[in-house]
Amino acid sequence: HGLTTALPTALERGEFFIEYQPLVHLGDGSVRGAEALVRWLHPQHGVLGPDRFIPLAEHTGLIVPLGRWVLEQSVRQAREWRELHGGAEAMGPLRINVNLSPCQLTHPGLVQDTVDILERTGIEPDALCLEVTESALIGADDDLLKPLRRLAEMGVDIALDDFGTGYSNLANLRRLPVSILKLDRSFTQSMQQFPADPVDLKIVEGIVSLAHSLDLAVTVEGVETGAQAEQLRILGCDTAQGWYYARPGPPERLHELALVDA
Ligand code: G
Ligand code: G
Ligand code: MN
Ligand code: NA
Repeated sequence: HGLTTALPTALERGEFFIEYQPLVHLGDGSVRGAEALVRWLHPQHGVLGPDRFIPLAEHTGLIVPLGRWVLEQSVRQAREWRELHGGAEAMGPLRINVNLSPCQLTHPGLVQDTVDILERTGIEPDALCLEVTESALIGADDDLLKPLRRLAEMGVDIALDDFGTGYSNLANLRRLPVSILKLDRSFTQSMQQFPADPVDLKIVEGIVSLAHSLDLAVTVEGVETGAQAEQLRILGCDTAQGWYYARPGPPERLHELALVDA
């Protein structure tokens, strides 16, 4: 497969880049941070999304150095935003969300690599949120959770990504060192009508209430309309992400969006 053989050199050649999608506070609409989303500018095929190469990177092991590169770039970017936004203290410093593959979770260097990157960059651990999918943590034993627990103790936030798709045992949430639930896009899609289906409203209401009672914040993904944003806000969701606010884009774009509402 052509992409597989090109993948290892792509990192050396600097063919990866990162787009950032804003995370917006549902209560006041202010930009609070962004999720880092990696892309590959392939010399022949153009821009490839993560779905095209993350599985290959996981299969070949390149995901570890690639994930480390994404983390370092993203954290440096967050520091740059913080410097640019020195005066905008009312909304708090911008935070950065970075996706972790299950392969990175089981890699023994995860905690030390993260500590090194934070120290080199000179940014506080609480500026960083690592996103782990719900499916990666289903049935997770203590060995798998240990590095996440150490990161959480340092002040790094852990978010459970795509929440609600993976059948996790809700009681299991108590064991996990997570502080944020990212509700899967399917819940947002069910809010397309106004008012939404009463059963869908009850389900989201129940998840939000459970999350808040466990001291977890709720982020919603895939918000495409104002009606969705409004219903999710009324249901008590904390933060939102989606095309309604902005598509993933270059770092300058996030800076502009954050300045506008500062
Ligand atoms: O918007 P986009 O098509 O870029 O995102 C598709 C999926 O790719 C997302 O669900 C996200 O979790 C995953 N993804 C994006 N960037 C990264 C990354 O740096 N590392 C990992 N492991 N997954 C990523
Ligand atoms: O980590 P995760 O799989 O959740 O990454 C988010 C994915 O969702 C990315 O592929 C991103 O491009 C995509 N996305 C972001 N906002 C929207 C949206 O409003 N609608 C839809 N359909 N997809 C979105
Ligand atoms: Mn994510
Ligand atoms: Na997601």
